[in-house]
Amino acid sequence: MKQSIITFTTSIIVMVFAVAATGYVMNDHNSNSKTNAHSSHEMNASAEAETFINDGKTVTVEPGDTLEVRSEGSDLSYDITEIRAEAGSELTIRYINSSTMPHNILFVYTEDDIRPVGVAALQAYQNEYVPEDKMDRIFGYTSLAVPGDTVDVKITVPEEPGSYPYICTYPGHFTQMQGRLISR
Ligand SMILES: [Cu+2]
Repeated sequence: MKQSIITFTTSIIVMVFAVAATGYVMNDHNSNSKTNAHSSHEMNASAEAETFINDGKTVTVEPGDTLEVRSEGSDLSYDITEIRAEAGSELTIRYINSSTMPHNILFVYTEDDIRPVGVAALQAYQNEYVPEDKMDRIFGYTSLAVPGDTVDVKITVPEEPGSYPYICTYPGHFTQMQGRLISR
């Protein structure tokens, strides 16, 4: 009788440990899959950014220039999709919206900033679709241009030579409506 109580107690203890261990393993597994989901999300963002097709005009500008960029019709695009400029110089981008929808131009630092900024912008209707909590990823933007508007923004071309994306953050546009500022 005594022996069977000890055996019973032992098996309860073993079961408790087994359940605890399973819980631990499951938690560990969950945190791993969160990490994996996060990193694959980041990879998707980069992969998508790489699919940007530069099918517009390339222009080279001088320091202090005002460059006109346009959109026309119902296309989600800018007529100029590559702007080559001197590192550290100042430029004015004049955006002329001859299209049928509201648009803007917003400059971000890296390819990996496109998606977080574009997604956060969906909630930023009170600030003309410029997400205030992502300002560390942004170095210039125009106000929202409704059809017929012309809006200006002064930017300083980043000192570090490289490619800097510009996007429209009006909801649903950022994956297609893009260009690249090349600092050199
Ligand atoms: Cu747009």
